[in-house]
Amino acid sequence: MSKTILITGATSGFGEATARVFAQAGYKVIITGRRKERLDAFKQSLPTCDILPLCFDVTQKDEVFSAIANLPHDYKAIDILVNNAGLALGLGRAPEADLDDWEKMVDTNIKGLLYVTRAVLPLMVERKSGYIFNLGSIAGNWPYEGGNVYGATKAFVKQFSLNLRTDLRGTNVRVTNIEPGFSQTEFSDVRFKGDKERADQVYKGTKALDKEDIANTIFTLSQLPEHVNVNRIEIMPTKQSCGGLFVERS
Ligand code: NDP
Ligand code: 8X3
Repeated sequence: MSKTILITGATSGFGEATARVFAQAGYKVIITGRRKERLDAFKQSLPTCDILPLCFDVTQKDEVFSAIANLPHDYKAIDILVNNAGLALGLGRAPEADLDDWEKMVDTNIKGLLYVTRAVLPLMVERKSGYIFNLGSIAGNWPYEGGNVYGATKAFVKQFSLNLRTDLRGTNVRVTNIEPGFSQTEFSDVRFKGDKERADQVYKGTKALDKEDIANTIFTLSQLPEHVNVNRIEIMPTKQSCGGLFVERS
């Protein structure tokens, strides 16, 4: 019988690429996001694959729980959950940053991920089987200017992933925190609120990760034997490295 995967934020970037890899490998793929037209177009682009579009906003607790509770019977046995929906908003330093942006990142990257996890977990624990991939980031490991709340939300995701491992002892449910470096998706369009020129600058003259690099990593990890759990995996483009510490001088 085909396995089932649910991916949040499958309308773009890592989520969309992951959905494609698993769909083409014969999985039943539940794709979610707010942009219904993109979900429908994705399904149409793979007419021979088993794809269920499910439109909801991860920040809306009731929408999340109702969508999962009302899954058609054939899609309820979720084997893999990819908690991918997320965003960065702005790159301003903390004293000038927009408080609404901070709240939206917390609501999406932290609270949204918690709602989906809490809604899906019982379905896995009951079957004593499952695999959760959370999309963290190098921003949760390494500070950078303007990364303030975005990085902090991803540090939350990392620690939550590790704590889940502990709470899921005895259930066979695996958890991996995926921690990518900078990658060419719609991430910067969203961060810079549609300022295409600024977003394009991020990737200019270098080679970022492709969305497929992360999709393929998730797929490869998912194929490891059930007794293997990779807790965390940090992946950077070769062209990206850490900047070191800064010392103020007079
Ligand atoms: P994209 O902007 O390309 O994709 C983000 C996805 O998240 C979209 O499908 C979007 O769908 C979905 N999403 C955002 N808000 C919500 C919401 N409230 N409810 C439901 N879905 C939502 O970015 P990426 O693919 O790059 O990002 C995916 C994840 O990877 C994020 O968690 C991001 O923080 C993380 N990441 C990204 C890196 C990068 O450099 N690109 C590096 C490290 C981590 P829709 O708008 O249709 O709802
Ligand atoms: C996104 C990676 O380095 O742009 O999570 O913050 S970075």
